[in-house]
Amino acid sequence: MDRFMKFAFAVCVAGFWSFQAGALFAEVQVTLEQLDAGTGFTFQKIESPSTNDAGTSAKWKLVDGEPDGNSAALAALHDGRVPAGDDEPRGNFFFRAGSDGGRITADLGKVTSVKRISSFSRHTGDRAPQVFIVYGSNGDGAAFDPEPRRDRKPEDCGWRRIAGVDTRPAKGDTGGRHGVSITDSEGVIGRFRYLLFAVEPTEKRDPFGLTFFSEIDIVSLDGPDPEYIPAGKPLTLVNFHTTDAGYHFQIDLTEASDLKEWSESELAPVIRTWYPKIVEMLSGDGFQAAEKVRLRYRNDMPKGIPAAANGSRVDLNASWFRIHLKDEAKGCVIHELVHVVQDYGSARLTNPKAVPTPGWVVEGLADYIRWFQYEPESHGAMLTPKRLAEARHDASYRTSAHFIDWTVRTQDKDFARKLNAAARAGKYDDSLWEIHTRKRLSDLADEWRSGE
Ligand SMILES: [Ca+2]
Ligand SMILES: [Zn+2]
Repeated sequence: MDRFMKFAFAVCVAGFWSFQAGALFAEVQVTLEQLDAGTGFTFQKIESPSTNDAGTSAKWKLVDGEPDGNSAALAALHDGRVPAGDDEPRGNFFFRAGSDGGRITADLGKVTSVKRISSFSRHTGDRAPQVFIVYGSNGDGAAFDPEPRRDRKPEDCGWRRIAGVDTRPAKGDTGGRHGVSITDSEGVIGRFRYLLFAVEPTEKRDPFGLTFFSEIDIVSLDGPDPEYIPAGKPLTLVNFHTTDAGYHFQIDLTEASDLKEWSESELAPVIRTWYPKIVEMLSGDGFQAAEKVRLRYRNDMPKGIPAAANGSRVDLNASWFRIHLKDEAKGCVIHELVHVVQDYGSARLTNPKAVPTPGWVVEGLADYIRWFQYEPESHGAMLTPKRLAEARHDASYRTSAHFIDWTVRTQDKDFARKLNAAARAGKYDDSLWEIHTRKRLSDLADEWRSGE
């Protein structure tokens, strides 16, 4: 035992000194950048993904962990292609949902002076950031293990730690395109034949914290001049805020510049006026709604989805908006802004016992504010007596909105706010209706259907 302790101590000291000596002469630099607007992978500080780097022709191997069933093949990491949208599983490599990540190696075929290692990822949320450690080896030494699984410390089997990467922002949205560039103040990171990427999840609150890796570049000192993937379109952004400057909004029109005039003259005033109103309607318990809301027109959304909210981001389906500018478009944005203010996803961050709110309550509240507060004159959620008699209170969207409106008008005028407050805390329960109206939910629904 005593001998072992001494041995371990000696190894630590040796490791410490070699690290210090390295830092004196050369320093590995990790540059991070997150793009949360616009198109393409054109960054300010770091070079775009290239199509002819040494990684393109390297032999890549999964040495530990499993790919997700929806992931692209490992080749997506070095095919010189990147996804066009924020949620393209088949355009990215990612480890299995709920797993602990894994390890990937790249064999450059011969010992190579590596000048830069870059990695790129893209997603709407927690699968955008990257958390990994990269190691290099020239493959020498009897101890070298070319495929070290996670139970082996790479440093113990012939690998040198190059850098740790963590692109998770300290605050704000995690989504978008994340770019990483690893270089060295001396111009060369090192001479390696093999690289090892030890990939971790970005979060474990839910199973979906495994990064969507779009491309990894390994640039050698003596390689050809890099050829880059084509640049994105120039940014078209509209920024505005509430008059007291408490809330800031951005509409990204890069993919739909034809909607700029309508967005500025028609949509922006509605958002500026109504976002604070929705916050007020759904206030409670010191809740602070998102102070920055980003809306983005996209051309890559499925046909049947007009818009979608994710945290404080709202994606707008450009082709749907082009058709509905004169009727449903603004109301649709109001509905999504309610989702931003509901913020139900955050309950699980503070309350491990948070229960998910049923979809009919989430959508019913959003449509209640839209149809009965924002645009009551449109009568978009009206029900004929015959339809009402057959309606289900939990049919979601307009029908549930109708039921919530009826409850507010006839039972408790503060009920929508109370319902939201419970849902936001992760404490929705059908008994809420009885607590606030003294009638069981099923009895309330019967009364509502009777049209009285
Ligand atoms: Ca790729
Ligand atoms: Zn919705």
